Amino acid sequence: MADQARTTVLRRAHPAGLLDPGRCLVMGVVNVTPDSFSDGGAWLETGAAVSHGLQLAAEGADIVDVGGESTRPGAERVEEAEELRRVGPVIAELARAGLTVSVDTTRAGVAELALEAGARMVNDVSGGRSDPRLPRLVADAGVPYAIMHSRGPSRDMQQRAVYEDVVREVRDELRQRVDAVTAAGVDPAAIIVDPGIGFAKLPHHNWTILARLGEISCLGGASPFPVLIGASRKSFLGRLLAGPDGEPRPAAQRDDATTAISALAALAGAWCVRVHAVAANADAVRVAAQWRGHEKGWAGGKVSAG
Ligand code: PMM
Repeated sequence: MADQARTTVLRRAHPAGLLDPGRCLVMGVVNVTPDSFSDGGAWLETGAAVSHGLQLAAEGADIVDVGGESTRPGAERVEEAEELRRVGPVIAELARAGLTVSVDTTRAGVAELALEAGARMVNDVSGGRSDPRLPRLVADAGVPYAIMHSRGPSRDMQQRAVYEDVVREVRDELRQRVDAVTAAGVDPAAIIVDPGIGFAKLPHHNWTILARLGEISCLGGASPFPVLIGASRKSFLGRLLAGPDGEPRPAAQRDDATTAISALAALAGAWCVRVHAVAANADAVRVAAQWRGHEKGWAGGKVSAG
């Protein structure tokens, strides 16, 4: 089974509609929120958020993902008007500067204005469950659509982190979301799947999923979907790196571990990693691309002599 999973994941998939550099992409996070778990409040003001997005692009982000609503466990929802007020001007400026911008939202109203402002991709942590109008909007716009696995709103999602076989259940639940959004008109070639690291998952669930990405990417079918991984600074890394007193490592000191995950996920065939600190991760995915390119029997990707 392990060999089979590795063979499957080696076929790195890429969604229609975005440039393919032949390696795992890096998505830089711009949280225009007061309460995100690792950088809440740092980029709440429009000018600061725009500068941060430009900085992430300069450091090597292929995509910048702009969100106006925190999804950390226990977070309450914000009003749609407030979410729009936060992300609209930031997306417009970053798109005007030529960046590839993704909007991190579960609402059709926010996605619609974001696409009008120049966003070129929708990242929906509810996988189309939160707002049924969102898949239809994405279908009409014809943009790439990341659908993430979760089990309901952030407020109480950790209570639903109960699995007998986490890989099978996440894969089957993602498959249902893929079927639902394609029934709403989304082109399967535009779909990116995300197992939702930290969303209704305990630490051992996250590690099992990461170690078996190949099984997630195929969703039980023959062809792989592009896989997006958002592990950056998440609490399972803090738990892994706890000090001798058992205190989890703080979020701001989890970037090296995040980079290690990015290298391994890219090696396993992930399409993109979503990270807060871009520079080291941009290096990591390039290292992984060379590694993959030199693996015996693998014929795709770009390999340099260097
Ligand atoms: N995680 C967060 C927010 N958006 N989107 C996707 N597709 N995958 C994720 O894992 C994900 C996400 C929460 O992290 P943040 O507060 O650092 O943005």
